[in-house]
Amino acid sequence: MDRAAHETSPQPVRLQDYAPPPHLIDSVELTVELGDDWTKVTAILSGRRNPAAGSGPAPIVLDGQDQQLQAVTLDGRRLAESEYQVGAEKLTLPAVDGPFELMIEGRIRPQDNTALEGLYRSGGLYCTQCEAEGFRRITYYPDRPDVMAVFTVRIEADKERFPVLLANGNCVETGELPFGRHFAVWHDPFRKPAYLFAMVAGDLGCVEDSYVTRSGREVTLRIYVDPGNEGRTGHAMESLKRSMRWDEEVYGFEYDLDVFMIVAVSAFNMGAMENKGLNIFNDKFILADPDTATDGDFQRIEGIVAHEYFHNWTGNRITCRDWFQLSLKEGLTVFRDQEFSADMHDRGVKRVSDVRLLRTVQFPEDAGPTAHPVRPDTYIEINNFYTVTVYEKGSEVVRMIHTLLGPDGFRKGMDLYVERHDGQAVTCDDFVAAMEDATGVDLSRFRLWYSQAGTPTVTARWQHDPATRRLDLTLSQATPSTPGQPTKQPMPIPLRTALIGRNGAPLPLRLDGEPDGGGATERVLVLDEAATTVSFVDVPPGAVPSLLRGFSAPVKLDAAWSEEDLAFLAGADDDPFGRWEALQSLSTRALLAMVGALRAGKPAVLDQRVVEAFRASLADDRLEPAFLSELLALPGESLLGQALDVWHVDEVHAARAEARRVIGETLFDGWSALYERLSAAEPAGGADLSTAAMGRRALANAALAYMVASGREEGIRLAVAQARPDGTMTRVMGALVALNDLERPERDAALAAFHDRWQNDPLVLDKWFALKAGSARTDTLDQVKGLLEHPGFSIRIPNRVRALIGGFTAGNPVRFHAADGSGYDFLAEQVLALDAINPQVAARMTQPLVRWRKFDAGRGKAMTDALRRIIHSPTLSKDVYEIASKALA
Ligand code: B3K
Ligand code: ZN
Repeated sequence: MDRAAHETSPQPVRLQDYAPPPHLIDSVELTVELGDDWTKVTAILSGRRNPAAGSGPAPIVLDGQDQQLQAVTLDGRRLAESEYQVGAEKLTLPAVDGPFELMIEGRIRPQDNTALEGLYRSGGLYCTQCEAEGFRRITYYPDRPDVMAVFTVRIEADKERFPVLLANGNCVETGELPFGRHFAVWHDPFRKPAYLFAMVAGDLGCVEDSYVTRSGREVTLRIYVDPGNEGRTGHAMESLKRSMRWDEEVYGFEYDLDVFMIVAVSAFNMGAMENKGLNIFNDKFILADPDTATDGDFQRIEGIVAHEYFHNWTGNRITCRDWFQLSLKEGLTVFRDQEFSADMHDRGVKRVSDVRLLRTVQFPEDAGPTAHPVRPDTYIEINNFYTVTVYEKGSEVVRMIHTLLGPDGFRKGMDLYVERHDGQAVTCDDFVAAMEDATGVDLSRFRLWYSQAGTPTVTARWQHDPATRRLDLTLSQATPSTPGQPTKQPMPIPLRTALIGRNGAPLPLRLDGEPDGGGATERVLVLDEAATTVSFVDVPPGAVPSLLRGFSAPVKLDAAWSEEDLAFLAGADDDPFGRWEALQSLSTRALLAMVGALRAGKPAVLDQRVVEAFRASLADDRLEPAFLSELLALPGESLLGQALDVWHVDEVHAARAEARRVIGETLFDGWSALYERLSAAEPAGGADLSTAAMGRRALANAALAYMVASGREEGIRLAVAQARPDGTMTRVMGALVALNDLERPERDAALAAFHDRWQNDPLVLDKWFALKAGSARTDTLDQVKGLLEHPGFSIRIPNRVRALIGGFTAGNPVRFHAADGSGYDFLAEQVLALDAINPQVAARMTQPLVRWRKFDAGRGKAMTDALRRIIHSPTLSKDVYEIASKALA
């Protein structure tokens, strides 16, 4: 491994070293006095020795970072400086045995906090982000999730500039103070870990609504935004109410405080945060109206509002014992939000888009140098573990439990989990144990899904004997080694399976040895060994297996389908995922063949069967528009790259562009008729946010993009018309995306008009930055460099960074991976600049360099050179160090 410039490399934390906290804190009284130079923080902690952590006196050790300690008072006696030690990130106090009361007085400077962790100031607003370890930047505290306390918080600030003062729970007192200041006191009756602490102070507009729970309690709902943005909160508020209803109906979970608040802030490291009763959101995931937000934005807002709300039970009332258990709350809550969205909209479409995300981002992570289990066993910086593995694969693991137990069994498991653990900080094992104990299903081997990293490959081969009418299906599994885990054990893999008859209908299934299959046309086969064969009987000739239906396990499937089988399933599978998957597989094979041809210096010709399958789908008027738009999307460049041993970026890009051209050109009349029909159905204003209307718009945009890809002038003419900035955002963005790669003056004019219309709206300007950064045009990197100077860009605002820098490095493979290494040099420079400001975001931005082994030798070398340049920085954060050192290991 490369040696870092660090004198001593940051040390990992290990799950096996977990020990219960020596002291517990029962209550916290926090006073935060916000001032222009300093913010004074006083914490009174009532604690005691933890009976689960031995007996006898033990020193009190608190975490703390970036603060000036002023005084420590223990049981009413102010301690002399000689009585405690202030380390780099620890405060060690005298040993105590019984109950104690500790007062810590300190000062912090939120205005200098650019890491956006702890208490920070962004513009005229103070807000907090404490997960995972931000509370220690506010005051010294045992900052770990298994210390749960009741918090009372008093905030004092200048009244004119900070009229709104918020914290968790209920507001119990407000009042005036001398010198134009005021205060508010908030009390949260629920015990919580410090990571769920939140406070906000600023001049905010508020939109209020209410919700009556199913037991008849009225809850006040408030969304706080920058003044002027109140009109863009309606969708978030409706989403919140739908989430509250759904959680009552599906899980019996009712909200538990009198007020639920959301605050939208513009400088935020991630999407949102589930702080008890006071969710804090990236404003991108709250603010929306049809002029400024796309249908995709509306759906993401709904999903994230739901996700954070659902954490109230899965995360807040029952939290994690330690950060290795992160998926306990995240995997489960993602599963819950995915199911909510599936219930609100189209289940098949939702599944397809979730699987696409998993495959595009999580599978590569699981196959690369930062691969880790759903429950990691070691980390250097926990913020690096808020990953697609912990979240999305974690959700797939919960989904498999749901599949194995059935919906009723799963619900019984959830009920038992809550009955046992409400108010506690627990582990993934506790969750699985509740699922087992509620149903009697043995999940002991299933636990491997939490501890083994890597994506298993399931191989499926079958043989049909027309004489005996038996179909033997042989299944086997193998999981590649991952860092630290050279060998893997077989895991139980649930495979939802059907057989589709030649007439296109699923067949009733009967397994060999069964007297009667009960007429069911689908079975969950559990592959729990390295290999097994199952035999179906009474199978007529020509039946085609439909496997891994609904993507019932997060695996790669290598099934012996012929191209004809895939074309058949693409038209006939009754499972929406299966149907989509068949066309994806057929297209992937065709595209990879084109890449092979280009590599061999031959022309790339698209397999006609793909065009015919597209033609048949286009003509199938039983399909919902939203689903059809998914069906007609070719696999993305990064999926194709992953399917190759070496991701030949230029050939992959060229092959895909050519396939789009051919599909656009050959089916032009079909696209055009579809576009006309769907555009005519669009009501003026585009405010119809029903699932059906969003589906129609998605399909119209897909048709438009194919028409543009065809190269025909008519397509460009239609897209230019649709791009006019007075349209609704879904349509405008659909047109701009379709035009974005063209070397044509119309494309520049359309983007310029969009910029002029929206340059003062930061969230819409981000779309423009991302379009500029995502263009496949050869001048894109120069454009991106120039835009770093754009008045609307700021390296301090994560949304700007993600739009412009991330839009290029993560959203534009063909330009980022330019053979001359210019993209990598650019990223190394940006990572180093960012790291000095915001290590958490800098570590995220480093990701596109991590999978350098996937590229040819020249690119691989340029990528590792860039990583070395990063790791040799003498001031590197442990966040970036962890990613870069693992990448180079
Ligand atoms: N729990 C937060 C994520 C916190 C990230 C800290 N680096 C949002 C969520 O998953 O709901
Ligand atoms: Zn979450």
